[in-house]
Amino acid sequence: MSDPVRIAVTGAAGQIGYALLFRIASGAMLGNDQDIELKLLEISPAMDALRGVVMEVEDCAFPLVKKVITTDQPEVAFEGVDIAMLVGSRPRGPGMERNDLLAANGAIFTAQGKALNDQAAKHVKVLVVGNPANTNCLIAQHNAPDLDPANFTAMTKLDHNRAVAQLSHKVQAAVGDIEGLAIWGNHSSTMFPDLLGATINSKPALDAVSQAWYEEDYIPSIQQRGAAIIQARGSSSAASAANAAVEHVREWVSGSERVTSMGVFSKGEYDTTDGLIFSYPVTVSNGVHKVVENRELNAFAQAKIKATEAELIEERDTVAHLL
Ligand code: NAX
Repeated sequence: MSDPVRIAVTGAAGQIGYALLFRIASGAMLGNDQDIELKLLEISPAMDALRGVVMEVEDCAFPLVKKVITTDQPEVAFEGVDIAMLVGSRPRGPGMERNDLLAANGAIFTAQGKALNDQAAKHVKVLVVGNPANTNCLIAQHNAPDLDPANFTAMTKLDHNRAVAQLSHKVQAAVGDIEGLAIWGNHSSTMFPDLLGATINSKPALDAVSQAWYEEDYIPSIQQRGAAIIQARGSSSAASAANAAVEHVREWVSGSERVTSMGVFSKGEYDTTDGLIFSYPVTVSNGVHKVVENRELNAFAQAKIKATEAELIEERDTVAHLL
């Protein structure tokens, strides 16, 4: 056994936290031979609930879990961490506009970015799940000037998995036969699930479906899937979000030759604006994610990418005072 990996999870008493901690603790994220320490951050009013969750983690007697600490101080939660999963955020309340949400979360991710900068290991891998995930991630990244911007990522893996699953269902192919699919842009209803570079059993995915289905059914249904789950379940996706977070970190740490989707710090790839947290098709090797190069984009795809980029620019401009 190597030294324990230190993993911070924020919003640990929330519904994603409740699905996530047990997956991490069981070894699903870093493997069955990797010890871990959990450092769990919550706001003060949720500390009792968090204590209950930790009692349940203890009651699982997970062999890999060497230590669990709970705190309401980001500086304590992020001390020496190798991985930080920023799940907690302020939910949209009644009457709250998107700009109010950006402002409320701006304060949280400014403080957490600073704490990561001062306390985390320099190699820390940061995943932002809490919405608006891309822009929260951008705020945290800007407030951590001593860390490599490539250490900051936002989660679009759930959107990626939804896109794979719905295509697999439509064409009756196994999930594992689908490759190259990608989510571009923002984790929001403007995201672009791109099938142009995707294959099913090595054949172009777009040959297996009609363009009308792709544009009029598939893309909107991926974009609106979160809302559909809220409508059906009465609360937002939790287990599938936790699963996506586990897979995002697992692929980042262990590598992925298959194309996956991650919101990463843009260097202007594919003519997108640099300095945004933008979801691209990526592969990962040796713990480093890399945007897939030379992917074909037609006029339809380019227009969709521009639309989601415009939304990210607008979000960035709304929080410009925090950057
Ligand atoms: P919950 O409201 O159940 O849990 C959030 C938890 O965060 C609460 O326990 C709250 O006390 C805590 N929290 C709030 N502010 C905090 C702070 N400053 N520091 C530490 N903890 C804090 O929400 P849940 O369903 O768990 O969702 C969490 C976030 O994930 C939400 O922002 C949600 O919108 C977002 N999602 C993102 C997804 C993605 O694909 N990127 C998909 C799922 C999910 O919708």
